Amino acid sequence: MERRRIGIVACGILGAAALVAWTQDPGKRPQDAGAPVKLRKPQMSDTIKANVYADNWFVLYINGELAAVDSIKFIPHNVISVDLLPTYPMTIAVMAKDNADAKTGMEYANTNIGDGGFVLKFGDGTVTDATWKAKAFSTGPVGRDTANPRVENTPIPENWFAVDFDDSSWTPAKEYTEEEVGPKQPYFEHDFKGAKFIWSSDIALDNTVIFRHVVKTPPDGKARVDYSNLTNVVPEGPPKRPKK
Ligand SMILES: [Ca+2]
Ligand SMILES: [Ca+2]
Repeated sequence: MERRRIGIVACGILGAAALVAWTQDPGKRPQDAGAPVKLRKPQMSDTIKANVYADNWFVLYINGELAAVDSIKFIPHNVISVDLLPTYPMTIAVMAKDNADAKTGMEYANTNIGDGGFVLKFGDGTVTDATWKAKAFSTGPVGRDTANPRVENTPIPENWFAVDFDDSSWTPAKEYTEEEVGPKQPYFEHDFKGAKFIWSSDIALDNTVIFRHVVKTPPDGKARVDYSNLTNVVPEGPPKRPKK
């Protein structure tokens, strides 16, 4: 009897301690609080806007999950704007492609060497710049030889977008000016202030480039709740009535 009561009290203290620890530092959620953790439901005000512009196409992963795909493969040049519910650290992985024929690396019926360019800004202040890493996976026409155009490909690792992917050997992205990239009108209609255009070291010949970047804490310094484990907590508020 006495042992059981001690057990219950111990569980209660442990649960309360874990809950207090979590309240003080929401990033460190207790493994087993003994009771369901209550968490305010996230609102749209908890989200951040992501603006992304790629010449010509991109796919964006955040913390290993698909977050956005450019809905237009080639032209017109468009901005993709989506809402994100951010958690930190935030691993961003982007595959960007310049429009290029798979065999020649050229565009417009093999008459032109096109160039790339990528820029991104999140509402938390995250921007593209030379602190990002970049690696080219398809290059052409090799040596700018348009008479006998040839493409060199590097196999793309299956887990290139994973949080634990090892990019330690990758080099920094290169920044390009607006003049060099020549973005089209939609770029100027969205907020990219402070963001830099990036690509690999060769914006003309490198046609498939992967970028990776880790945002350790919100650049704007704003404290945000970590909702990454939302499916395992009980939201505050009255329980939902069962659907009939
Ligand atoms: Ca190109
Ligand atoms: Ca292009």
